Amino acid sequence: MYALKNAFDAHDRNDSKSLDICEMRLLLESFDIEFEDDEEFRELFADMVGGCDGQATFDELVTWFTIFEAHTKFMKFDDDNSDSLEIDELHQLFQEMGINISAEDLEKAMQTGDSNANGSLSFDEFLPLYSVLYKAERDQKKHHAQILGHVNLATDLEKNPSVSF
Ligand SMILES: [Ca+2]
Ligand SMILES: [Ca+2]
Repeated sequence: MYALKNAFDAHDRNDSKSLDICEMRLLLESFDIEFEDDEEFRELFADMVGGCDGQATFDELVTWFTIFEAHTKFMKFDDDNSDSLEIDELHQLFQEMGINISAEDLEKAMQTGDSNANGSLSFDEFLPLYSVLYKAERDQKKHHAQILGHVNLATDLEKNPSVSF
């Protein structure tokens, strides 16, 4: 997040606290995020700013970036390319994030996230779960505390069902 803020400020040449489409493209390319063509990037930028003022604020960038990261992880851990995360795939993802979770809590996290109860997480089901995990991971780094056994994902998700960053 710190790197993102630095990059934002560096690309905001006129100190307007917002980036236009050209500045944003340079910023994302500096994070090795590449785009197939100009059209793809224009659509992405329109999504990011959510309006037609043509300027992205830092908050808009953070929201977009977190969803982008969630999607990257989702694709990476979807081993069987089913477009959904099954419980073993979710387990791998937890492990990569340094979260050792008991089988029981894993099951609970899965059930809470799985809104349509089909036994796997679609990206829309995964995103709220990821935002909770992401916060837990960040807090863990900040406090150097073990979140094992302290964070009850299922309870956190119930308290925080909508995506917020
Ligand atoms: Ca899968
Ligand atoms: Ca599901």
